[in-house]
Amino acid sequence: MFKGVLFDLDGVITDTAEYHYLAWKKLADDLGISIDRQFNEKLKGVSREDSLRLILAHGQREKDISEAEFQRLAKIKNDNYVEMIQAVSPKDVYPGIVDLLKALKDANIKISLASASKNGPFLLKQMALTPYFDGIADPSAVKAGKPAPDIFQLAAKVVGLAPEECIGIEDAQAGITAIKASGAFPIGVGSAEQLGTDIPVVASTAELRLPFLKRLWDN
Ligand code: B16
Ligand code: MG
Repeated sequence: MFKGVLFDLDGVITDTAEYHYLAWKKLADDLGISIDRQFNEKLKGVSREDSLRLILAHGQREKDISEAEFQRLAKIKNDNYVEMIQAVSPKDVYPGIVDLLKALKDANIKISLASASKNGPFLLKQMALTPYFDGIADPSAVKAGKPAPDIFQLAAKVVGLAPEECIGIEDAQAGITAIKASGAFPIGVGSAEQLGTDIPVVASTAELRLPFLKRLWDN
């Protein structure tokens, strides 16, 4: 049996992925760079700095941006995003997530956060989910962001487990690659078309019930 579950946040616990998109879209529009939802798939799970690099490269603007300007743009996006997430509340938790967290707690299975977001702890607090988490991997403490395995390795470590003892749940291509590379067992939230046909994928978090996770693990 698995001993821990490593949760991505944006797109798995709540729909903040949409706010990230809106904040990036506004910044890109202001820069005269056109991005759409399809391009946004590449940004999911990717750190703030790497996302900005991808957007600038997409608009062929990476050369004319100084380091100071780069930092200024990243701050504008984050300020805009942080303003949007002030209204996040327990009502915004995706279906089935609280029941799953409760069931995991009752079964003594460790719960850890493996989000690339530096706003993760604030979001958990806004949704009243902090008490469920045994550990939170600090994204600023890892060398490489998703798709590198580091954040999932750290999420397992902070709850005293090896990744091989854990399930990782993700909504992003970069995150699934990271889970696989870490040695944890991946479950995708979204479509098999986006996340791959070689892993279990659920269309809705409501499907993430403990008996279902156990069955996937045992198969
Ligand atoms: P921040 P996750 C990721 O969170 C988001 O999917 C990604 O869009 C965002 O750029 C990244 O966090 C960094 O977030 O700017 O708040 O530090 O999906 O890994 O929970
Ligand atoms: Mg995500």
